[in-house]
Amino acid sequence: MPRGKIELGSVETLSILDCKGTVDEGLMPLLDNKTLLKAYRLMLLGRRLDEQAMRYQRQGRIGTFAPNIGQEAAQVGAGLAMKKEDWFAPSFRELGVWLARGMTIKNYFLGWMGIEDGNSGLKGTANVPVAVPVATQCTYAAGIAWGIKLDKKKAACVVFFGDGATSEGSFHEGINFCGAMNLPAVYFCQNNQWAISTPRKKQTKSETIAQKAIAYGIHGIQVDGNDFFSVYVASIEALKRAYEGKGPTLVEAITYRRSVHTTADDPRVYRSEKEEKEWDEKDPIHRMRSYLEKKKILTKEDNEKLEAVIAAEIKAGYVEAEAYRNSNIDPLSYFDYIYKEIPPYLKWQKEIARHHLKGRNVIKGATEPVKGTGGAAAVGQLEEAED
Ligand SMILES: Cc1ncc(C[n+]2csc(CCOP(=O)(O)OP(=O)(O)O)c2C)c(N)n1
Ligand SMILES: [Mg+2]
Repeated sequence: MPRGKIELGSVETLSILDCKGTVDEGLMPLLDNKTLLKAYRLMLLGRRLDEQAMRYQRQGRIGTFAPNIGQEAAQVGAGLAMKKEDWFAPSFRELGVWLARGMTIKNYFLGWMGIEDGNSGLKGTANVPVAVPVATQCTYAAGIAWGIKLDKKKAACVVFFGDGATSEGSFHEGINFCGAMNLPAVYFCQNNQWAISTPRKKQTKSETIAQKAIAYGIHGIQVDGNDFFSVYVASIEALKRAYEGKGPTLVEAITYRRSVHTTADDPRVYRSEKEEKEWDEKDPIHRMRSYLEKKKILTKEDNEKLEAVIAAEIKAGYVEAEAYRNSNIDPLSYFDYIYKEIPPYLKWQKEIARHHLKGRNVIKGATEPVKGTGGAAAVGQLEEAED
């Protein structure tokens, strides 16, 4: 066999809105002014919500969380392209998608307060809870997409993950399965250039993440992830492909995590101010606002009013969440959300916890360990051991 070459194809790229707020009219999606303003409002709400959450976290009012600052266009662009019936399989940095899918500010804060009830609104929806173990959502998203295909539904599963997640086995297993089975899935990578302190370049020798689509025999596209329009168009096209039985798409949205990885991180120790400044100029919200102002869809006064409305909404949402937490908190409820039926070993741990909390008068009206759960015996053993 002579030497030859196997032509493996290519990936698309897409950019519509530049940093000055000018668009390529030929590539623009058809969106009315109401939808454009909705997109901008969601992006601005996400930004201000993260900024305020950062203050609350520093004051000890909420726990550690992962801000989305700089990634609003990638998230809102994909979120608004999705239909209610499309499944949403998130990681932990998709605030804009959650907002586009109707999550309340109260539930957002409850989530970061560690109150599971923040997820109560998910019942009966096509939204899966946050996945913190990196890339694990990429495999169960494949299962969801398979289910959609078996049920012959006109829907897709959109799974979100970061650049770092593409080094995990779960990403490769999930996307390969979807390709092999021709499933209605969209693998949406928010390439924000960093996985905590590991830069994108150390993640893979591939020049792009989008090109990994070629290896899996599926469609791949790299978009300007700080441009709402590019993300929206690429997501709509990927979803259409999925609905039409044409299989999965890998979307790589090029963006930047402008803030900390989580509130427990300090990026100054691993990246330069120069790099951060370069990305300030590509900020997705400034670009969208410039476009809307140029087109006279939004005035400076409208924007000021919007900022005031959003600030009030955030404050009210936080007050609601705090009141809920203060009137409902039961630390033992943490045990109730891991399995549908609590297995014996967790019942056992729950009773031990109940016993300790009772001793510290943490739970009002706490009762003796419930008989028959294994807890009573366990507490008995513990008491013996302590004696
Ligand atoms: C399996 C696993 N390994 C390590 C971690 C710790 N961890 C949390 S986020 C993260 C980096 C993820 O980077 P990326 O996928 O780029 O997402 P980003 O945080 O940038 O949104 C790591 C290593 C984890 N949560 N799960
Ligand atoms: Mg990342």
